Amino acid sequence: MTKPQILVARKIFPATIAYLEQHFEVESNQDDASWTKAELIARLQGKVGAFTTGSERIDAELLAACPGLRICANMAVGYNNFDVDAMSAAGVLATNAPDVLTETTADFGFALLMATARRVCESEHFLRAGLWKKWSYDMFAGAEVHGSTLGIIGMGRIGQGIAKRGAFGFGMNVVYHNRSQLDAATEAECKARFVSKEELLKTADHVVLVVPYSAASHHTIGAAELALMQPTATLVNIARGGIVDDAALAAALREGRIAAAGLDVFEGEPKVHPDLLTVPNVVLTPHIASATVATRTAMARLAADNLVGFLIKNKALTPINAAQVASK
Ligand code: 8YV
Repeated sequence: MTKPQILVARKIFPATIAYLEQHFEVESNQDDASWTKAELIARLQGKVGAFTTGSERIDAELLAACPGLRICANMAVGYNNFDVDAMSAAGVLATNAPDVLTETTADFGFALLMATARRVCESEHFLRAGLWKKWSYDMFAGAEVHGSTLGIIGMGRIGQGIAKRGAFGFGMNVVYHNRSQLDAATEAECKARFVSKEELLKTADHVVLVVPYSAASHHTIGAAELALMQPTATLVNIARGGIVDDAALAAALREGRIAAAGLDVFEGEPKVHPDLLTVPNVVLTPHIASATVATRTAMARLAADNLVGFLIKNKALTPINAAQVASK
C-alpha cells in the first residue's frame, strides 16, 4: 500500500523524520533557509499533510493552490502563522504543540528577566572588552528581583509558570492582566492578583509579556504604554514580535524612560530593528525560549504525532479547529 505523502517545511531532528517515514512518504526541507511561499506551494502539491514550525504562512491563497492538503501540524504552541478561519473553510485541520514547552519557556522567561534586571549581558560585554579595571560602588547596579512586583500580561499556561516562579521562588508580589480573570483556585495556585493593564504598567517593577499574537494584541506595548511604566522598570517579551512596538521601545530605552528590556522575539524576525541593536540596556536572544534539546524533541514529536494521529488513526492529539473541520 502506498503511504500518504507529507511535507516537512523546515529542517528538523533526523529522528523525527525517521519516525514520520514509518508512516509517510516524506519530503523535507534540508536547507537552513526557509522556503518562499511559492516554493512551499510547489512542494505541497500531492501532499496531504504539512509539518510546519511556526513561521510558514498558511492562508487562503496557499490553501486554494493546495487542494489535497488535509492537515498542517505546527511545531509551536503559537499559531499566528495559520489563518485558522481560512483553514476551517478549506476543511484543513490545524494543530499546535502546547503543554510540552510550558515549563521550559517559563524558565527562559525568568532567565531573561534576571539577565535584564541584573545587567548580565551588558556587564559580560564590558568584561570581555577588557574594561574592568577597578571596583566601583555603582558598577552595573541593576534592579532588585526578589520581593519586587512582577506584572504578567497574558496569563495562560506559560504566564502561570512565570507567576509561580516569581511568587514562590523569589517572593515577588505578582499581578497579572489577561483577557479574562482566572478562577480563584488558579489565582491562589499562582499567588497572583488580577489588575487592569494600566495599573499593571504603572506598578510593576518587571513586566513580562506572554500573550498570543493576533490583530487585537498587535502593539499591546507601544509608546503610550511605555510612558505608563516606571523609569526603573524592565520589560521582557517572550510572546511574539509585533506585541511590542520595537521602534517605540528602542526610543524609550535610549531615553531612559524605562530601565531595560529583554527580548526573545521581534517584529519581522529574524531581522531586528536596528535601533535595538545600538542601545546597551537591552538583552537580545534569537527566539530560543523553548530551545532545550528535550523540549524541542518533545515539540517535534507532538507535531509528528498529530500528523500520524489524524492521517493514520483519524484523531489528532492537539487540534485547534477540529469541530469546524468535522462540520464541513
Ligand atoms: C517555537 C514558539 O520555537 O511555540 C512557540 O509558539 O514561539 C517557539 O517555541 C517557534 O515558534 C519556532 O518553532
